[in-house]
Amino acid sequence: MEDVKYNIFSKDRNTLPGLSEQETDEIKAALKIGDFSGAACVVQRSDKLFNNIKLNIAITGESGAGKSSFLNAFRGLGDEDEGSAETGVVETTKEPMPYQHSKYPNVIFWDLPGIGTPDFQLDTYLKQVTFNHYDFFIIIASERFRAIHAKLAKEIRRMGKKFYFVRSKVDSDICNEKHKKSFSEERTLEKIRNDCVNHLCKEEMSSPQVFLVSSKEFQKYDSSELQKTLLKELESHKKHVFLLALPNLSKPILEKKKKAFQRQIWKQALKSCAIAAVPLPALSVKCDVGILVDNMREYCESFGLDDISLSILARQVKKSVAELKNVIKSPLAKKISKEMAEELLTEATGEGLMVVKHFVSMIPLVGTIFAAERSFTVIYRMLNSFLDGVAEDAQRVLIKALETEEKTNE
Ligand SMILES: Nc1nc2c(ncn2[C@@H]2O[C@H](COP(=O)(O)OP(=O)(O)O)[C@@H](O)[C@H]2O)c(=O)[nH]1
Ligand SMILES: [Mg+2]
Repeated sequence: MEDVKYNIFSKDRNTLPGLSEQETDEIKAALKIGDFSGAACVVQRSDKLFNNIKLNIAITGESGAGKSSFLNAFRGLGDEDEGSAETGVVETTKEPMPYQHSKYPNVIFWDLPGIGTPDFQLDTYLKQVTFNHYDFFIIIASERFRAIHAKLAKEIRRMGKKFYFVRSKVDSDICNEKHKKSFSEERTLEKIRNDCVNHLCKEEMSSPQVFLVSSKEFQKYDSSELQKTLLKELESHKKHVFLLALPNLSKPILEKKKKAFQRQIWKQALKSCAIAAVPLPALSVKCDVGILVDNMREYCESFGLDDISLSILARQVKKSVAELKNVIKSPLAKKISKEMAEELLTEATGEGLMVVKHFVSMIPLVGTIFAAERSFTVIYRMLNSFLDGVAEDAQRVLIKALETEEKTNE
């Protein structure tokens, strides 16, 4: 499995978006003889493999540093939400604790035991927590960065794994400094950053990256920079899984998510029109509407357009759910039904053959064969415009969520 090279992000001319070279060849061969269902089976098989990709993220640091709070924030959960890790408790666990992402259970955050306790000394720590199991490590430190953090980083690197430094609770630092006459948020943050970097450099760590984060105000400071960096450094297939699971707190993440979904639409459209498709005579289209509903729900959930995500976001930014819902035009995840999907398909039949522009990148490989298949083009167009709507809604929700109160006080 691991040696299959997916191309979700790169614009490799030799592979279809989201497929390996071998899968692309199989599809090309099937399409050459007009075998749409054969091509769809390749996609289905590939999707099954894809759904088994796991991403294991280790969160480590000293007890009380904010590990549990950070992993809750990263999973888009508040500390009190169902399924969240307990925070503010004295750590008693001696085992790494797994926390699945609520919508993407293959993304697993591991809350590791605190470093530096009598049970866990640095030289044996990584072995005790089975370091090999994780894709990368996030080291969390609050207040002062200490030698133990840098030593841990060095050890992780020696074991051939990647690590990222997070300096947590910066909202508290800002709050503590605010009363000073000479206060400047920028300077305070810079001072913290330099302190961390200096400590790391002392352990001969070259150009270390440090991210200043607050789990209480996760939309602020460096959390979106951290997410961008993690994404950039993951292998292509894991990157896709990780991206979809990220919280919707910054515009660049929303844009990347939309692109990632867009590049998958042709696969979903092909499966829907070629496997277990049922004729919809009024539209002269055959289609498996269930596949469409599943995809539409996934877009909504990944973009946070569901009741649970909205209520968590509302709480985080201290706004009402109604205020956020007001800017949403698409249906929420739970409301999506087969009838609704069919209605949208009807709308999509009326738009001519402009759809070709969307999958223009596939033409060099498979020619215009898809464009000639009416069911495919209608489904493709429908999913695309639904995704556009959802992504626009997510942008509006984000803008609303981050709006400062000044406006309401005019
Ligand atoms: N102000 C502030 N407090 C935090 C932040 N992260 C964690 N805390 C608090 O720090 C304490 C320890 O956090 P916890 O996540 O349980 O740390 P852990 O022992 O490393 O898992 C709790 O009381 C949290 O509420 C943060 O970003 N800002
Ligand atoms: Mg904890």
